[in-house]
This record gives sequence, C-alpha cells and structure tokens, in this order.
Amino acid sequence: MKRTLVFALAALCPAFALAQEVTLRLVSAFPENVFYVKRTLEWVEKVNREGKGVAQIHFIGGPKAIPTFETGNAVKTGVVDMSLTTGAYYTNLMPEADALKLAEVPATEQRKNGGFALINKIWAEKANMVYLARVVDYTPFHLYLNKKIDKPDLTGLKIRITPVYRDFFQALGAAVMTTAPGEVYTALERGVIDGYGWPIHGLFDLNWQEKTKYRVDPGFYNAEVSLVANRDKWQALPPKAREYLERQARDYEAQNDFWKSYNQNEIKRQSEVGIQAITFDAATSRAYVEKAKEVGWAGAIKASPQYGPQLKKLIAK
Ligand code: 173
Repeated sequence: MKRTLVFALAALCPAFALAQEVTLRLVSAFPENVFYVKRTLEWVEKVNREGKGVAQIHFIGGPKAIPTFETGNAVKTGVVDMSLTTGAYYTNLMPEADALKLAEVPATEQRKNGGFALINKIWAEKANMVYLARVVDYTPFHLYLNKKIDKPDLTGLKIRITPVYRDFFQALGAAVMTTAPGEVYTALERGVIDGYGWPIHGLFDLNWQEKTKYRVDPGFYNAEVSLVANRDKWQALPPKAREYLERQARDYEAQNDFWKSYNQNEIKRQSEVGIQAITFDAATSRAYVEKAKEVGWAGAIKASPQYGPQLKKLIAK
C-alpha cells in the first residue's frame, strides 16, 4: 500500500494505525527470577510504552515455556520471535554461538569495528537469527566450589557446566556435567556436583549462595547475554517497526556500564554471606586466565575454522 494512503487512512481512522502495530513474542532462556529477565522486562515496558502503534513485545515466559537449551531452535524456526539467551545455550545450532564469551572488546565497540556485522552475518547464515544486542558485558565467569583447592587442579571434582566452561574445566582435570541454570540448586543440595561455573553476579537470584562455600578468583571470559530474533520475522516487519526495535535494542546495549558497579556490589554481597574467595599467587592466577583464553580460542577455532579466526581478530585483544 502506498505510504500516503496509509497515512490518510491512519488519520481518518485511528484503528487503522493500530492495525499496523506489530507484536513480537519473546521468551527467556534464563529462569524468570534471574535479574536479566527483570531488567529486560523493564526494557520491554519502555519499548511498549514508546512503541504504541508501531511495535510491542509480548513476554511469554522462561524455561517453563521453552526449555533453556531449546530457545535457540525456537527462534531459528520461528516458534517464537525473540529470545533473551546466551550463545552457550544454542551451540547445537552453531558452534560459533559460544565464542562471544571470549570478547575482550565491548559490544558498543564491536558495532564500530565490524564485529557486530560479522556476528550478524554468521548468525543469519547458521541460525536464521538477527543478533539484536548484547545486554550483558564487563562480567567475568567464575568457578564456584564447595571443596577447597589450593591450586587450579580440579581432578576428582564434579563440576556443573555449560559449553562456556567445558574445555577449560576439563583441561583443569574436572569431571563435568551440563545442566540448565534451573537444575543447579538441586544438584548442589544433593551433592551431585562439587561446584559450578557461573558469572560473578546472579547467585542470589537463584539462592545458590545457600549452597556455595567458595568462589575461585580471578574470573575469566566475559559473560554474553543477548537478544536474538527470528530473521524471517525481522525482515518481514514494517521498516518503521524494525528500525524502532533496533534502536531500542541498541539503547539497551548502551547501558552495559551498569554491570560494572552491579558486579562490585555482588562481590560484596557474596562475602557478606560468607562465600570465601580462593586465590592463587600472581603467576598462577595469570596462568589460569591465560589457559582459559587459550583453550577457549582453540575450541572456537576448531569448531569453526571458517569464522573462529575472523571473530578472534575483531573481538579479542
Ligand atoms: O548457564 C551458564 O552458566 C551460562 O552459560 C551463562 C552464560 C551467560 C550468562 C549466564 C550464564
């Protein structure tokens, strides 16, 4: 329909303007009590408030709606339109998804240096996805334990992982077990695991502080949480709606400095409830972080000889 005609109709009849409004269905791979979801729902409220007549987002739910490790496929196939997720949860679709944990260049910078464009090329080609925004940045992962160690040797320990931590913890000698976040509390409670990998923040959202004795410092990698969308749906959106949502997603990403102070506070909260930091001497700490990076990139390049090196060039330092 001609634009002028659309405007004339919209002016004459407000219901027609509303008829142009699109609604996208969003799920979260993280349980609903995880702070990522709360923060995203605040963003959704803003999007909906400012997007009347243009675009709305309807939040369907967390892993009870679509299980954690299936949200990627749900977006790829269009069962849902968008997901709040992390690459580690959809490596079944594309091994490259897990490489963004290795980013040392912030997302805002990746938009300028070609990293964001490369990510979108790969995500489109491999998973029929649009990578809208990285909404967690500046956030290391840590190893949390219930048994004390005095060196980075996890021999004899069973550790809960996702693909994020697999190669690194195995290189340190751990026996590993993959679970969604929603299963960690029970695994700790039953003593099925001796520890787990997770970012520096968020333990309290899931009550894991009740079942956690130690955090190993330093952290490693950079937790990636993002909004992704089904590409067919995205391309079929009215341009105004697409541009509006892309701007809102970019604005959300631009708030990532938030995590710096949030993480400092989470460290404080952990120590207040008695979670003890396990530290090593300076050389061992350095070697620990170096090893994480080394096995991380080796894994990413082995899994994707095509795109691994290109990603490294743009997102590593
Ligand atoms: O579940 C996880 O430990 C995980 O892979 C992850 C990734 C990013 C943010 C939070 C958790």
